[in-house]
Amino acid sequence: MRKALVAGNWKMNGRIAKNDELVTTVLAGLAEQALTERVDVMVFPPSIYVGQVESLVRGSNVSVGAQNLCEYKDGAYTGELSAGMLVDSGCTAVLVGHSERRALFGDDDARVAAKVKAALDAGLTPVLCLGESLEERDAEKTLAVVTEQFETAVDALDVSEIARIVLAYEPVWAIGTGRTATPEQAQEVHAHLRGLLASRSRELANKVRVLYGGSVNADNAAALFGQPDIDGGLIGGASLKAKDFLTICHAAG
Ligand code: G2H
Repeated sequence: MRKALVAGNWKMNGRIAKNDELVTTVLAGLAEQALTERVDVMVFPPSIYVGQVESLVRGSNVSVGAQNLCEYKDGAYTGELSAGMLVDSGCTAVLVGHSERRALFGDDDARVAAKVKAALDAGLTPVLCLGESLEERDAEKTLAVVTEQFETAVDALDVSEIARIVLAYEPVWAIGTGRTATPEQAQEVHAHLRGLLASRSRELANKVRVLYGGSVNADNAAALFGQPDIDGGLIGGASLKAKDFLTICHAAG
């Protein structure tokens, strides 16, 4: 049985005082309801705040990740952060291929694959984000698009490496728009991704967690997480509000 996972992607939001208050409140709520016994919880703050958040969650069951990494090792890559640096700062996971990185910062499938590999080599859990645009959904290309994104990202990996990945299905048209995929729409894609994993190994399909992301909130989380192949969520806007994030964690548990 896969343990549910709820991950908060803060995107480019936060300040030291606000982060402190948000994390402290979330930690208190998680402890009060003993939620981390049933749900794994991760937070992905902007990288500059990873150290701050890591020191706040230290000793709890909440883990910290980064929102991006460089595919190269240390060296002359001004402005970038290597996988080794993320590990050194206390990260255990990293988002790879988020649609905002793909659309705004040139993270194509080849670079996403290189970043997944760099993360795995450093011992990080890559949370590999996949999803179709509205035009692709309207053209009934959703399953073909996520298949291509998935296959390119894992092509060079062996089964034991793929087993360490978390997948996050995030339809681009549902991100930050307030428009959410229906539980049935999401389940269809999650089941398809599970099938892609199964075609490599049955054990992989049973083990790898597939999260849903895209305007998940306190009201819709339970219905989404009730689907058999949805193992939790990657939460953007709602992860910035402690009460909503806790409600979402509760819905996953
Ligand atoms: C999708 C999601 C988190 P939001 O990007 O990755 O953000 O919940 O704001 O749509």
